[in-house]
This record gives sequence, structure tokens and C-alpha cells, in this order.
Amino acid sequence: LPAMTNNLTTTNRHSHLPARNSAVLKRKAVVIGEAVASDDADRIFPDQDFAQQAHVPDFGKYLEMYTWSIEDPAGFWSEMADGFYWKKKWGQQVNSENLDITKGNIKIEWFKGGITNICYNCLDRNIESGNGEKIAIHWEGNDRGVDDSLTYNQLLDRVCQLANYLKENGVKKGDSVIIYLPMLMELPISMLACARIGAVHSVVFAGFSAESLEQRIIDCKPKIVITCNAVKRGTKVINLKDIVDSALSESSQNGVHVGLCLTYANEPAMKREDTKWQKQRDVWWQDVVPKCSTKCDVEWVDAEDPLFLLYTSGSTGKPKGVLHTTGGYMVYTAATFKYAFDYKPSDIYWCTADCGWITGHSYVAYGPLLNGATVLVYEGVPNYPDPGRCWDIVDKYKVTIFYTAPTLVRSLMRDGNEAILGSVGEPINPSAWRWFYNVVGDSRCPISDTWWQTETGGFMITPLPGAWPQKPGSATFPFFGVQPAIVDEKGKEMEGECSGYLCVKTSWPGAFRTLFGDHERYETTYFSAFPGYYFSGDGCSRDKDGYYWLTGRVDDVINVSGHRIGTAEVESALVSHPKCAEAAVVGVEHEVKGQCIYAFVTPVEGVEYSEDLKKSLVLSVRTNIGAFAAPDKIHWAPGLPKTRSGKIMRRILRKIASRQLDELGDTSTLADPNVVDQLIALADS
Ligand code: 6R9
Repeated sequence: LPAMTNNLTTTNRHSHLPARNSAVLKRKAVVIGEAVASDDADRIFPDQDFAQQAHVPDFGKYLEMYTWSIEDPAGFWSEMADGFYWKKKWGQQVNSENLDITKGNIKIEWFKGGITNICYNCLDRNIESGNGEKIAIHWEGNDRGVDDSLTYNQLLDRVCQLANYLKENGVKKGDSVIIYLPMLMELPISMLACARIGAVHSVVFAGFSAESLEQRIIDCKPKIVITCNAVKRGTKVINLKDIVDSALSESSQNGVHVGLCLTYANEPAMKREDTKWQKQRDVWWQDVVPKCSTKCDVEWVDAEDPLFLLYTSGSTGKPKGVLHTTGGYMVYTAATFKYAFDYKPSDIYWCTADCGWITGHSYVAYGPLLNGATVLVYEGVPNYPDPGRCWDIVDKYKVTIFYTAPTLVRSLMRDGNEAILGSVGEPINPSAWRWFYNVVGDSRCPISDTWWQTETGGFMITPLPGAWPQKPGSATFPFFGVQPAIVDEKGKEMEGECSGYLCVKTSWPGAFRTLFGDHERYETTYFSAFPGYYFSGDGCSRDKDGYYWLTGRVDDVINVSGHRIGTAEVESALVSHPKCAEAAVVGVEHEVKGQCIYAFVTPVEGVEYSEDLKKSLVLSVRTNIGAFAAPDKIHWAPGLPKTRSGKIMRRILRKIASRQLDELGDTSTLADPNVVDQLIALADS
């Protein structure tokens, strides 16, 4: 089945494009499990007018560039890097060590010896080329009518002020800074300010709990934590400062003391006087940052100096600090943004991702700003105060490129369908309807499905709108410089039509360089499963036309509404509950979220099953990880299906969870086969 967790984008530059088949509607059919044949009838051809103006107008041009990128990576990427400002050019050539694990330690380096700064390239360079008065960021607040915008000049001023403040407070090149902010303009400002002075930012998604934040603080030992007092998400006010307070006091007790917490007063959400305050540690952003100078010299860094750390989930309980460096990441995010979105300077671009995830790093902040784009940043939730909000925002700012996750499309389609059905007796927001009808329904706009990961830094397999026909549900072909390989269980690369494990053969500039503080885990997790390859953790097939189809994770990672969650993390959160003896978590298909979390729980001896216990187990996950990781279902388990060696058989749990009871397969290797019947009997209790 085609994947359910893809990232989607739609380009609406030419509103005169003729109506075509609806890719999104087909995609929805894919998502809910209807078979979609991959024959010609299902291909969606690029509009000729659109293709003609595209950076890559046809497949021939793609092949020419792709071949160049593979045969001469040094030459190709040098050309891509040339548009940027380098204080000093890199050495004689782009140094991309092959990923062949048999050669020993994995050490990926690109543009080594080159000296640059990504903040300079996002801001100063674009200003110098005459774009200072162009809008860099449009910001739309949670509540209708609350908005703001910054030109490139203004953004640079703000970034410099914060950079100066950080410097004055002892933040130096190589120090880390944790940013725990919602989608305020201060979030990209903070990232850029760190980059300007060579500090390593680590953004923690503001939906993470105090315990998750604490864990990250302890791991990367930041000089400063940047946060705000509160945020409004729809009608709810979330007190972020309380979360930070608790994380900071816990981390202090664990030996990591952070002496400064710079707090932005987000007054529409919470007044300053209502915020809990620790005088010796907390400082209001508004009291100090605006007083700093708007001029701040750039810290020139090596292409291989670290830019940021971003924690992501894997198959063990401990989140991994994915480390990206400066030069390669810069060139790669900029190039992927330009080509995959066919970006033109007149575009207005909106990516609904939060900067707390990699999509927000690469395609809200760096990729677009490196291209001098106008970016929309939205604080709120997509369906607040009504399902039309997204399309209102698109209308308000005349968005021409809209990048979002399928979960949002699915949820809005569901709302949209209800609205249409409901329009018999109730008014439907007209602009929402128009946009939905014209753009989503008629699909006049190319829709791209971009496959990539936190680890890859940027798009790996992605359509180039204009260059070839789409197949709904397929991410289509590799980006320049990317050599995918589909391998079998033994790690043997397969040719032609096939399906197996998705790997990548050689390095690309946006690749992560290590897991923070654990290079060994980096090598074993990603480069030892199939020696000689980077292993993505995803399953994939390739059809007769060479199109790639992602089929989802093959490890113990679940993708809930585009959020990557490790089953082991959820299990350890459940087991930390005093009444939980054992837990096993699997992912189950969900109409809107793609996958949802389904937990089998064995209470400790003598504890009775109850609704209250279910609630408090779910709460335990919320406080350990965050609300987005809360299980949708707790299934009581007197025992878990285990092999005689004690390994939990998740295959069986997945079938029980999705109620495919006649497909349980071989249960004879279970230590106690009765467990399965017990579980089935308790399915709806
Ligand atoms: C960018 C991002 C990575 C995992 C990845 C895969 C899934 C991402 C996809 C896709 C199918 C696509 N994924 N894009 N699956 N089609 N177009 O999401 O990064 O949070 O690290 O998640 O997301 O399973 O391995 P990240």
C-alpha cells in the first residue's frame, strides 16, 4: 500500500491552468485503502504552460542534470554552491566520501575548508542583491486579525539584536542553545541568531512535555533556553513557561544547570504578571533584546561546523540528536526548495509545518530564506476557528505554494465533506469552499509528494513539477545527487520492478553527520544494517516505470499525523506508571492521522482494569512525551504474545489491533498460545 505519511505540496502559480483530475481526491482513496492501479490512466501529466516556465521543463533536462550530479558530484554541487557567499572557497573539490562502511568509520564531509555563514546567506546576501524591502516573513496569529510581517531588512535587524544579546550573555561559537517556542516570528529569528554567531541551535517542538525537554537539556547542555510564557492553540492557552520551569529545575537536579531563560512575553496568550518568574534566571525578551544593536558581525564558520541538533525518534527509548552541519545543508536545502517547488521570486510560500520538526527547519526557515522567498508563518491550528481557516489564509496572502502534510489534507477534506453535506441547512465558509473546490477539487495545481527524513536534511525522492507525470501516492524520482537502492533482506540491491528496503548508495550534501555524542549509534543504526548503504528505515517499491512508492517504516517507529514516534518511547512512558507491569505499542491505520498509537497494557498483579486507569495511563504518556504521542487505544492484556525466548511478537499484536483476526499467521512459536485468545476476548473492553 502506498504510504500514508507523505509530505505534500501544491503549486498554485497559474490560476488559469485548466482543470484536471483530482490528485488529492485520489490520494484520499489511497489512504483509506482502496487499490490504486499504477497504469497510465492514473498518471497526471504536467500542464504544458506550467512546464514551459519551470526550472526543469521536461524529463530530458532532468536526466541531463541528474546524470551530471551522479557522474560528477563535485562539479555539480560546486555549481549549486556558487550562488552563495563563501568567505573562503572550499578545497580543491567537493569532498564526498563514499558511504562504504567497509572503508571504516563513516565521516561525511562536503565543502570542507569552505568558510561561510548560513544566516549571512539567508539575509545579508539577499539584502545586498536588492531584496531588503521584500517581505521575508508574513506572520498570521492564532486569532483572526492578529498578524505581522517583516521585510528582509527588518528581519536582519531583529536577528542581529538577538545575536548581540546572546553574545553579551556568553554564547560563543559551538555552544548550544535550546529553543522551545511555538510558531512565533521569534522562532526563526532565534534560529538565525544562533546561526549568525556560530551557536548550535536545538529547537524542541513546543508540544513536547517537561520531561522530554529536560531529557534534551541534559543531553546537549545549552548555555541558554529561549522560550515564551504561553501560546494560544485554538481556544486553549498552553503555559509553556511552567513546562520550561519544571524541565529546568529537574535538569538542575541532574547536574545540568542553565543560568538564563530568555522568555518572550506572548501577551495575547498570557500577561507578564500572570507568569511565574525566577528573578535570577528569567529575563523578558522584550526588556533586553530591543535594546541591543541592530548590527552584528557574522561569525564565519567552516562548512563542516555544526549548525543544529534536532532530536528524533528511533527504535530505542532514547531520542537521537541528529546533527547537521553548515555548508552542505545550506546548499542542499536551497537547491531542493528551488527545484522541487519550482520556486520563482514572485511566489508566496506557506509550509504548515512547525519549526520544531525538520520540515520547519529546512522548508519554513532555511530553504526558502536562502532563496529570498516570502514565507508565511502561522501560529495556530489549521481548523481554528473553523475548517475554512487554512483557505482563508491562502486567500489573504495569495499563497502560491502550499506545503503540508497529508494528515492536514485528510482532516480538512473530512471537514470539507461534512461542510458540503451540511450546506443543505448551514452556511459554509465561502472562501474555504471556493479554494477547496477550485484548487483541491479541480486540482489545477501540481501536487508533489516529497520523501525525506530528519536525517537527510532535505528532499530525497520528489517530483519536480513540470518535469514528468505524477502518479498519486508515488514520490516519483530521486533528487539530483541521490542514488536510491532497494535492497532485499540480505542487503542485495535489486534492479527494476521490486520491493524491499530503501537505502541510499552514496552521500549527499544534506546528510546528517552524526548522532550527537554517539557516533557509534550513528554507524550501527544507519550504516550497518546493510553494509555499504545508508538505510532509511523505510520500505519501498519501484514500479515498471521506475517510480518509487514508499510503504512506511519497517522498524519500530510510528508516524502519527506526520510526527515520528518510537514505540519504545511510548512503552517506557507507560511502564513508568506505577500500575503498569508491561506494555507493547503498535501503530494502526487511522483515517486522518495516517497511523495512531495502539497500546497493549498489562497492569501489575491485583490491579483491576478500569476506565480511570486507562485515562491515567494515557496521561502518563502525555507528561512523559507530549500530547501528540497519546495512545488512541489501551487494550488490556493479561499477558503479551511472546516467543519462548521472551521476544514480543508485534506482528500478532498488529493484526489484533487492526482486527485482522483471521490473519494472525503462525502462533505455534508462542510460549503461551492462549494469550492470543485472551487478547481477542478483551478487544472491546
Ligand atoms: C520529513 C519528515 C521521516 C519518516 C520517513 C518516512 C516518513 C516522510 C514521506 C514519508 C512516505 C513520503 N515519510 N516523507 N513516507 N512518503 N513522502 O517527515 O521527517 O519526521 O524524520 O520522518 O517519515 O517513514 O522515514 P521525519
